[in-house]
Amino acid sequence: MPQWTERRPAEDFYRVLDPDGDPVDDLPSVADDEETLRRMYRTMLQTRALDEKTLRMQRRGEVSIIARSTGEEAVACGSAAALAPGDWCFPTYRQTSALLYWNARMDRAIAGLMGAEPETINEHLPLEGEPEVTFTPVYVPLAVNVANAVGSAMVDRFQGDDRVTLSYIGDGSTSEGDFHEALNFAGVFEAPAVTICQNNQWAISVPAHRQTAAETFARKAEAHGVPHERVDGNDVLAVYEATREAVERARDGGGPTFIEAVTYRMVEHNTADEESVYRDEDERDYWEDKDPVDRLEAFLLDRGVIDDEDPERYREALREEVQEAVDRAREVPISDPETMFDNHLQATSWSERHQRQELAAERAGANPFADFTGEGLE
Ligand SMILES: Cc1ncc(C[n+]2csc(CCOP(=O)(O)OP(=O)(O)O)c2C)c(N)n1
Ligand SMILES: [Mg+2]
Repeated sequence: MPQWTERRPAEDFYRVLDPDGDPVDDLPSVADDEETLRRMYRTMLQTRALDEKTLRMQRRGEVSIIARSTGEEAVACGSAAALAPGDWCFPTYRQTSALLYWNARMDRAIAGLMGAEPETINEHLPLEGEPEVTFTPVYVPLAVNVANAVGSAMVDRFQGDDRVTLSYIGDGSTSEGDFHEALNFAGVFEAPAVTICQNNQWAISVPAHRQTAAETFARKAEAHGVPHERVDGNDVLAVYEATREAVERARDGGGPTFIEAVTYRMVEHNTADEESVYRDEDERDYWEDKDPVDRLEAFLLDRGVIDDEDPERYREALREEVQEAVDRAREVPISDPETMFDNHLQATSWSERHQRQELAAERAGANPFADFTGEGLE
């Protein structure tokens, strides 16, 4: 098997800031927009603070499973920041920073992780006002969000709305048929849809090079006639600028774009995974000093957009904000497990009816496996 050092992703991508935060290309106009820069910086720190807190809650058994985006925050944050109010976003579980950039409520998200039903969350932590960007629920079925996003984008096109729809896909998920159908459709019908491939080098334990024989993930769009680009995903300015151009083109009727953002999953796939079994230290060392938060922080300090005290001040304020959100989430009653079979599907399948019966039997003190009769199930 070739060594990891021979498998490093090529750095032939669009990059504005090097890992030390020094410009290596012309600065895009966002570099002068101090408000957006601070908001992106804050969002990435907030994402990390939330991930750290929910990890501790998971370890105590307070939440069941979480997927962190540590080291990947710039991809979703920088791309979502290029949207405008009224646009749509179809995220997966790896884009917490997109949600937080557009002020998604942490208390509601944490209550969901703790096992509260959406109806209960709405009752106890009601939304005030409409979000500026419309987010669908976080998708776990891989690539389905891209197909749905392209369909949604076509609806806007038919209705003459100038909204843009952004969706995300992991490196591994680009092997799914749904992804290709979605991109093909978007190309043929010029859907106003931007798709970001968050290439974090791994799909659970499967490395990116076992996922495709193509030179890059961006090249997958070539076959579908969709313009594509490859950016340094740990450089939030490059991600922002590439997405801004793509969003502008889509809004002006120029059709879809596919952007591969090259990043790295610094942590486990999710809390059900143990990454040290299949990854080398060597690899982690390579990515360690490419941290997207450190890179933007160095740039902002150098330009005087934040001062020397700000990094600690932001971190401290965000830790408190996260803790307050956790305190509010803890007030939401946890839903009865049986309600998980309600509300989500119009008609439940045989296996769901079976599971529901098993759960009821277990709660009544029976051994659901030994005592299951199947009686009453059709
Ligand atoms: C259709 C489908 N198949 C399989 C899975 C199980 N699964 C969940 S995450 C994952 C790996 C995804 O890897 P990648 O697309 O690279 O995204 P990442 O988790 O790295 O962000 C798999 C196989 C799923 N959720 N949906
Ligand atoms: Mg991946």
